[in-house]
Amino acid sequence: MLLSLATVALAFFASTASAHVYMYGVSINGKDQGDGRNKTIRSPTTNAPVTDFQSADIACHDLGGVAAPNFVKAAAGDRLAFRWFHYNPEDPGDVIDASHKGAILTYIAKYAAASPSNGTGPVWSKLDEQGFEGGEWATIKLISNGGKAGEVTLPKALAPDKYLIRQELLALHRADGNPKDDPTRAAESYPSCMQFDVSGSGNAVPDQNFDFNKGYSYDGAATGLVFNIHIPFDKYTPPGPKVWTGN
Ligand SMILES: *[C@@H]1O[C@H](CO)[C@@H](O)[C@H](O)[C@H]1NC(C)=O
Ligand SMILES: *[C@@H]1O[C@H](CO)[C@@H](O)[C@H](O)[C@H]1NC(C)=O
Ligand SMILES: [Cu+2]
Repeated sequence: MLLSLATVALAFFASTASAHVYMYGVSINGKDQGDGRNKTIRSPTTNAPVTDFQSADIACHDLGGVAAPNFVKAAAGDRLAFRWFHYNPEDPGDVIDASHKGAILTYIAKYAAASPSNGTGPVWSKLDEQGFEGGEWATIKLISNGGKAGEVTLPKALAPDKYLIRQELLALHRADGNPKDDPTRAAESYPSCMQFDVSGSGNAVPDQNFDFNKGYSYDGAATGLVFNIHIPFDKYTPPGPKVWTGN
């Protein structure tokens, strides 16, 4: 009896621990653009994390190679706020399990370079990073804000074109080691890609040529990927290149 209760408890914890997150949509300059799932977002089949950074799924999750039918229209200089949810997108309290402390990182690739491929290869530049600032993790601020992530500004100089914008929640609750040494330890990435048609008069082309399969690596320092959030620390440095400002 005790054993079976323990088993039930374990199963319960296992299922809440697999309580993850989906992207729902975006607001532009504060204006909600509605449900983007499978319309402008290359929505994945699952809200489970990607932990194998050698997999193509680290770019745009498991359906990242399937183009969505539409594009969100935005202008260079606009402010984007992506919204995320756990199971019920109507419930602003159902965002992501509070254990999932971590960063929110945003990247951009030219649509022509990233599609019809799935965002693999050296095509990405980093637009924004929100880590541990003002004494709190970005994903905890996301929960307090009903699932709406902090705003990301498209550089004013960004050249008009079609782009894929990839926002990633990078949960660090079990990132105090790496899966090569211990399969129970890993940073959990929840990437999602939305298609944008950007207008403007700039001519800056994102050119960092970042490749997730190479840049998110457990070889070497593994900056931003191996990190213990459960002990006191001074600062957190996210993975990936420096933010690209368009200047
Ligand atoms: C999006 O499409 C995929 C593939 O057909 C499907 O698995 C997923 O459930 C869809 N998501 C939504 C929110 O409709
Ligand atoms: C992504 O594209 C690569 C190269 O074409 C391919 O090997 C891989 O299976 C694709 N993965 C997904 C998730 O579509
Ligand atoms: Cu989870």
